[in-house]
Amino acid sequence: MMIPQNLTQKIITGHLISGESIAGSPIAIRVDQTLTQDATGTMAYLQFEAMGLDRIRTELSVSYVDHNTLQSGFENADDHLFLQTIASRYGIRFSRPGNGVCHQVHLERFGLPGKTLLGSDSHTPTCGGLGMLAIGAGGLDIALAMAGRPFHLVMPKIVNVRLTGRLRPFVSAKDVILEILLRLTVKGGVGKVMEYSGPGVETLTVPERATITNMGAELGATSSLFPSDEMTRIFLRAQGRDEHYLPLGADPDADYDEVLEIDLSAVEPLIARPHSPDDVVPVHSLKGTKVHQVAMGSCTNSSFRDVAMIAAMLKGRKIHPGVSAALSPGSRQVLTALIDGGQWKDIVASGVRILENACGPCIGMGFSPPTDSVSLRTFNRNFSGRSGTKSARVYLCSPETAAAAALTGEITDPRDLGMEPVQVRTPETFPVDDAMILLPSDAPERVVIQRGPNIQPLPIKGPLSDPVRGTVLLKVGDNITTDHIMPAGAKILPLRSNIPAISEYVFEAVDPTFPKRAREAGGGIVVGGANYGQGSSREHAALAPMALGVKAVVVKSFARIHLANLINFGILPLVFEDEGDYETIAQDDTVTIDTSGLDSGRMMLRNETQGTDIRVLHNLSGRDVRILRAGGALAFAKQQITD
Ligand code: MIC
Ligand code: SF4
Repeated sequence: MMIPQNLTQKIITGHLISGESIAGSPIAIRVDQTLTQDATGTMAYLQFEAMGLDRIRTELSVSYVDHNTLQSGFENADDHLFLQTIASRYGIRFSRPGNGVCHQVHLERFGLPGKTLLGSDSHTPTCGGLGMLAIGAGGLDIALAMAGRPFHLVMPKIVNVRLTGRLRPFVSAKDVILEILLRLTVKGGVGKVMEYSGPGVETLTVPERATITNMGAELGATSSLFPSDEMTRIFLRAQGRDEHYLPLGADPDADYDEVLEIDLSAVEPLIARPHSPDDVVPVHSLKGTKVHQVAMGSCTNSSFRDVAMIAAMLKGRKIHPGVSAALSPGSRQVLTALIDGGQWKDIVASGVRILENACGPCIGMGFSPPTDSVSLRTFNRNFSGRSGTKSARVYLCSPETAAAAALTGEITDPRDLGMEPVQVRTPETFPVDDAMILLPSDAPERVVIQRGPNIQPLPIKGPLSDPVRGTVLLKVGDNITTDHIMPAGAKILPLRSNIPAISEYVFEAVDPTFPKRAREAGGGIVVGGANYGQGSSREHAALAPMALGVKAVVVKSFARIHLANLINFGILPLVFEDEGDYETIAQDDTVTIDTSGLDSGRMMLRNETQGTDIRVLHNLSGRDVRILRAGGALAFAKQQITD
């Protein structure tokens, strides 16, 4: 008799290349599709190019431009040209700037139930909304997948999130994921896939499901996944993709590692307070808080449904004079549908500022809030400084709660507006137009890859030294995000293709002297707390410290993608055997790590300054250790590909 499987197990076993699908053990899976965005893509394609292949080996790879679209100098424009030409050369589709945010466009045009997707962006699980196993990773892992190599990960635990009931008026999918963040925290999903089931699932449309799977990234989850059902069929048909529909779900008696019950009827409007997506409280508990700015959009909340809801709430009304409100639609398709449906006119008439179909303010690309202000955003991250204004207080909420604040100038439970419940009618057919998704060249050998001065070569690290010795350059606390390690924003993001230049900003908001001190000391070690490296997939948070000579990071625990990125760039990622030992190390101490125990995963760290010895560990696979020894995944992969 066949053992019943949950949906995650089905997709993983169908793609398994090596390992056993037992939670906690290393596995490798086949990658059907990849996506990149511009801020991580330039590195990914330089790395792919360095592998010396002639063509990608995936079923489909798409390169999006959505992050760096401000173009206040030549840098971003250089990157766009590089991305466009290299895509054409190697068989990759290219979604032009202005076509939309990668996750929204991929959901609309390319996501496929039952397939695997690896993306160089942490919110890649958005496509889990249509039954695809979609995982975020660093650019180098995407480059390897494009080269036909499997993706290596630890088999996650599978959590069954059982949904019952139905959302009430003015409560939406964003409130559901905020409820889960409230219960599980930003560490609650680490090493897990959140698989949704139960009768509540069929009440949610694909874009609503995608809001939930998108923000599963904030739980630290490896991925989030919904079954593919009637709602999926309706969505794919509206996209003119009927033939891509495949019904898929867990077997009736499938086992899960954990279960979480959510009654959708009991969810209320929620809001995450500064500066963490899990600092969640009911909206009404902050009633009356003055709001200066409202930003609507991002890959979490910019579907047709979300923007049409905002339009319905703003229709015939004006934005409060104390509020500056802006909106960035998720895609050109969303924008076109809103124009066709008349909702766009209502938005413009209300006084909302119109931004491009791109990430925009979500990554600090413009629309930074005023000093000491309150900004309400329909986005997924509110880490300190990410908006571009250090002193701003950024809250995360649903489109309904954002629209309510835009009208009243205060944090307002949308149910208190006294409006009639709004029913958004999604078009039966979306205005499909793929003209801004360029197909690769038929004559690739004739394509000239354009490299402006912003495209600098990749720095290379030598093999691991033995022992690893250095100064503790910095000691930080818990939940350090990649936005702390390698900030983004309009000033720094354009330098993503120029590692020597971007390295000057490592840990800028934590300690701006870090790059100078690191260079003067000839590199060193970083010490951190729990969930180190949470947040984005940006490999620059490993690559730039590597370029500054960081040799090891010793912490209480790591976030998944950042841990993989450290390994990929040859930085030794270690954890304290006894978390209490964190207290025994101080900044500026000189330490030596004896790497002779690297294979066993148990090593000694000698603190020469304090005269103490402590145990440090890793839980890495044999392959990870070989990568570290080689000095990073690129050196390692080159050996393998030419084998
Ligand atoms: C983010 O939301 O933090 C980003 C910007 O999309 C990142 C990717 C990057 O830093 O380029 C992510 O989520 O992975
Ligand atoms: Fe873009 Fe923001 Fe989504 Fe990251 S989270 S992909 S910056 S919209």
